[in-house]
Amino acid sequence: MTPGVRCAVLALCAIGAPSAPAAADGAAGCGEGLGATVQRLSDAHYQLVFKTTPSPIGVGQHFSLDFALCPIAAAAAPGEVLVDAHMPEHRHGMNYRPGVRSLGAGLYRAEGLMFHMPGRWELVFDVRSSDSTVRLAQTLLVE
Ligand SMILES: [Cu+2]
Repeated sequence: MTPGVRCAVLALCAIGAPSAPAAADGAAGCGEGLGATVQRLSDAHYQLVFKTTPSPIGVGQHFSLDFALCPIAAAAAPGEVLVDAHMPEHRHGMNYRPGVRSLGAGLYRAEGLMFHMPGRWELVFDVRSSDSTVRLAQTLLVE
């Protein structure tokens, strides 16, 4: 189950949550170092595990994201990862452009995010590999 997960590419959305045993792919133990209070999302290509600091996110407060990105089965190793967020009902994004840096070993940190309004935000991760971009998204309710 991956509640709240949506993706922009229909072909990816058509594939359900992976039901294969976790040990069968490289995503087993993904994000183990991030602790227990994480959120997980995945599609056919990647599993992504993230946590926010602070948690929960406050309106008008800068927050950071620590996340692990784990290719599933034969998915390409991720290149660049971009993080952004927007409010689908209001058709606007953030007022800040977050920076993402790789910490190595499939771990990343995004800093400089801020949700300036309460409501429903969609957090978007664009994972670029040599031949494609995969979008993973998570809806967050901020109050
Ligand atoms: Cu808004």
